[in-house]
Amino acid sequence: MFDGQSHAVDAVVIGAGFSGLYQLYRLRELGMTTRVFEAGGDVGGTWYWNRYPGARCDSFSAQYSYSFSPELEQEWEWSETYPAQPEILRYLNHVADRFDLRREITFNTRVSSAHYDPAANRWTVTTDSGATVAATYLITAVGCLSTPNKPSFPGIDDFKGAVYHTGLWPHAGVDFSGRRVGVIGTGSTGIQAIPVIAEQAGQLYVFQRTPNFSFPARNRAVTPEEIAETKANYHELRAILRASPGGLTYGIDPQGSALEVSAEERERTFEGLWNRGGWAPLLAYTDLQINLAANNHLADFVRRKIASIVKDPATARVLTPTDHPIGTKRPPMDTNYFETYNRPNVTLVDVRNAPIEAITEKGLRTGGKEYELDAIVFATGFDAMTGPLFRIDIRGKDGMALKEKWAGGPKTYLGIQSEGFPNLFMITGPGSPSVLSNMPVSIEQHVEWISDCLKYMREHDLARIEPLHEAEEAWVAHVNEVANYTLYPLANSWYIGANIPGKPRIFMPYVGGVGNYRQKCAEVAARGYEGFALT
Ligand code: N01
Repeated sequence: MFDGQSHAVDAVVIGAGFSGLYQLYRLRELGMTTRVFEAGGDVGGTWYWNRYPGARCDSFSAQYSYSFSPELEQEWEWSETYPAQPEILRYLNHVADRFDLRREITFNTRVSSAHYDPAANRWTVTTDSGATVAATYLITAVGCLSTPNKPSFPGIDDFKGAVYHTGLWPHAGVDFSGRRVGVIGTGSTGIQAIPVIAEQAGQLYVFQRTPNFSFPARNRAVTPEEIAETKANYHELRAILRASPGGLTYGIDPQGSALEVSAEERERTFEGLWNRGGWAPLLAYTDLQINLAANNHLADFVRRKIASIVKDPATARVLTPTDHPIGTKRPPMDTNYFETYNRPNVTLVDVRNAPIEAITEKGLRTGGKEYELDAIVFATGFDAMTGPLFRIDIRGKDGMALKEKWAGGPKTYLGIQSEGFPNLFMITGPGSPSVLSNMPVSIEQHVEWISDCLKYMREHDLARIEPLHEAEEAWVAHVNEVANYTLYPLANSWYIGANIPGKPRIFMPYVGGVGNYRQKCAEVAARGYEGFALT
């Protein structure tokens, strides 16, 4: 048991969400002593913090789960096609209990610094409770979207009402009945929360800076037949996910170019996939994410849908995205999002041309008008990917800070390690498919790759691993090259750091596909960890 004082272990893992729990499980299997630090009061990571109304996963439930234990697969049953936050949190708690993981986790404890000592080949990890732990390996399982972004509007402290961030939602829930609520932000989170808050609130104002494309999820209960079929075929399903581009399958094989079919056929195809639900329309043709003209056809289709759903033409216009190709920002998935603007208690406020001037004592001022509010909900997203790592004072060889090394944008080899930071492994770090994939699939792949690497090091009597300079440079160039082949860089998205003032604009995740990436990582390992210096 960790006594809260100085301590030495083989590995420290930071975070007890999907990644940290599985990493702990695998380290235990290797016989390594491990300490996991978790800022939250319990396991769950993203699903511990994001308890906002309507929080739900955009991946199919059976696909958004661990594959490492056939017993776990067989005993757990998901109730809906897209699982809601409470169900995912129950699942992660079940995993922690079933594998008895909590005993190596210290909760309510944030890692404040991690410094590498080259002479001892050790990381010294310090927490906000003052404890220090020495570890040979440091593994970050901090998540990609876990540092809330809360814009500092002037006057925020003057507001007399309640203020919430969706990523730090009160555990007891919030009752908005009869209240005047303002929601800032229309990303995936806002788009999930707005319809649910609208049903409760007296009056809801949505402050929208950038309109977003959104796809109806068409979530529903899973039938007993579907559960039985999934359980019988998990093995095949996992193989498909691991080889797929996004770690997710709709059972749709994109066919040909959107530019090579008639307008009628294209419309029929889009309509069929729109009715099927979720991101299916994005899989209609092979060129939707690489050819602007092809992309425009789908974008126009969704724009027409918005116009047909939203009754007030002026509101529909403001809700219609025109500034980015469809799919180049993480596409939200909704339940009655556009329909919500037909409710008499919902008002859309365009803060694109008249940005939010200030939060006042009574509410929020924009365009010279004050909106009186009882509560403000920040659905303003996260300082993605690098934010959670920069919150920790990570220093490698020669005392170099990770934040300093990455001042111009993250530099990694395979998104797993960064030169100058020996024995530091990042689960779903920048430069890996991570946020462009169904997270559990990428998490499992990283955890297994890292665990195999540690086993290899032990078997070969190796004490240190870090990337070679050339290998890292080549990987960063490759990550950029494949991103530039797609339409992704055309959007001002959090993928390129555009949502955080002053953040360098670099496309952070690896867009080359989960299957390809897995193969590259496996080849690197098979060649004795090619591109890494092992000593
Ligand atoms: O955050 P976002 P999110 N003034 O950054 C607006 C994952 N996720 O929490 O677009 C006014 O996408 C901002 O406006 P703009 C998923 O990967 C997954 O919604 O920058 N507005 C935008 O509208 C997702 O992509 C799931 O102009 C301001 C919004 O706030 C990621 O999390 C569910 C502003 C932020 O959107 C992040 O999503 C939910 C300002 N100063 C989330 N600053 C599921 O799987 C920001 N905004 C289900």
